[in-house]
Amino acid sequence: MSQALRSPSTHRFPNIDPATGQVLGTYVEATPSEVDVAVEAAQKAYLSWRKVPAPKRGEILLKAMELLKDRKEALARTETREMGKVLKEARGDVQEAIDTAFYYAGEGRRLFGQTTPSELSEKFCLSIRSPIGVCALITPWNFPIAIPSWKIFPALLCGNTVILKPSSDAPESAIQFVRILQEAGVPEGAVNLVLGRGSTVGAALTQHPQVRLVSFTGSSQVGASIGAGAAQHFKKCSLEMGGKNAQIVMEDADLDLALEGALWGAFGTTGQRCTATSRVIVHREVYQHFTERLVERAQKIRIGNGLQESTEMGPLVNEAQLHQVQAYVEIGKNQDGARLLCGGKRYTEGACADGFFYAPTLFGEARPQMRIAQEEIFGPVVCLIPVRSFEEALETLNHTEYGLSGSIYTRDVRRVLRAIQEIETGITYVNAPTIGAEVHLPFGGVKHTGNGHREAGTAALDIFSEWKAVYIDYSGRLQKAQIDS
Ligand code: UN1
Repeated sequence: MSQALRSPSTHRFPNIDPATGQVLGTYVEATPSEVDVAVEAAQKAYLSWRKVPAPKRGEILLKAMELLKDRKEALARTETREMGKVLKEARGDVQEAIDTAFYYAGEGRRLFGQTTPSELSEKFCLSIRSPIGVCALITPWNFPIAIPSWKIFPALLCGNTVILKPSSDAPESAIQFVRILQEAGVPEGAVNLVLGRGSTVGAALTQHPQVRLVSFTGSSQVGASIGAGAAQHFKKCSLEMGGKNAQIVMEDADLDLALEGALWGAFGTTGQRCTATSRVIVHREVYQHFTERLVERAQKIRIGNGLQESTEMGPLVNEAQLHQVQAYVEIGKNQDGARLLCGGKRYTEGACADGFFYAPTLFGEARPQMRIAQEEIFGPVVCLIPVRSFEEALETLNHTEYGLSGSIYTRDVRRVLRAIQEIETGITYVNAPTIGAEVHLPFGGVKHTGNGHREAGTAALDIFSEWKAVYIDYSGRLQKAQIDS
């Protein structure tokens, strides 16, 4: 099942603990011919897996759910060690995969299509879902178990076989997850794992002629090139990409609630969620007060190794991410001319000296068009943008090329309903932060965040299956649609 584990390739890459800078192990990168072997295995397995009744496929998912539950703690610790998120959140990540397995296991006994009358007599019409074939799944490091689960479980349930290419920053989580699937009874070849860089292994995989579907979560830049490649070969392609998510705080909001929401949305997972709050749009009337309290609380966040239960914010995932955050803070200070209110530097206290830690950073008096208010930073950096009205707040929130998640804090029901309609995002929260999506609702975004698909819930079935229309004529004569009356 796991091609990477028995690979003869010699190129190895290190897995680095971002909290300590220590190498946890080295992993073998797949060669292009090993990618071919994985695709061949998936293609072969597809021919029989597609014929397994969906309820039976669902039972295997249920078994995977039980194994995930049993190993929740060990998996969470693996995640924390290799990508740095705090244990509590890592447990949540595994829980999200457990929920996803449970959801799609039940879907095995639904997978509903439609029946509908024919315009002709003695003719019966229905639509059914069909599998697509071999799916390439390219996943990021920030949700090392949850995001692969969003793709693998619906893909398998629909009768496809898959090749997972996880991020090189979280290979061990993927290996353990794939082992669980194997133990749960997923047949040989139905789930394959290849490790390595996106530019080599990912490219070989997504361009392989036998791969019929590519599902990618990552940056808009990489997504654009994967999408272009997939279009040339008419592969189905689902892209879930960047965000520049905002939380609106109106003058009538419960400010305590809005404050907790902003802190969690901005600094949870060290700001490394596609749904992270990176802009807080605050009404002028409460701006000063809200900002002072946010700065005070941000400075108190306990930074450290995520393995310690008391830690509230772990490190950035790697050195490149640290450099990116540092570069954006310089842009904010020098090019944009925003006011740095707190943070703005690497965090090196005590045991954090060798890790990729960065202090929670707030910029005040930001303007919507500034680069730090427009570009995805993927770190603990937030712009506070003052506005004078509800209309201006909505306009500011929408003033971005992205459209993943948005939030509004207000007590005014008219504003709530207008915000639900007018916020241009795939996910909208009311009196809750921009993070915290549940697995049975559609997940994804508009504008440059996505290409029209949604993961999770029944929406993901539309990614991983094709509709087939079926007409059964039992009249015993030739009937012509649109012609016979
Ligand atoms: C992501 O933002 O990268 O909605 C995924 C959430 C999580 C998933 C986030 N359930 O915050």
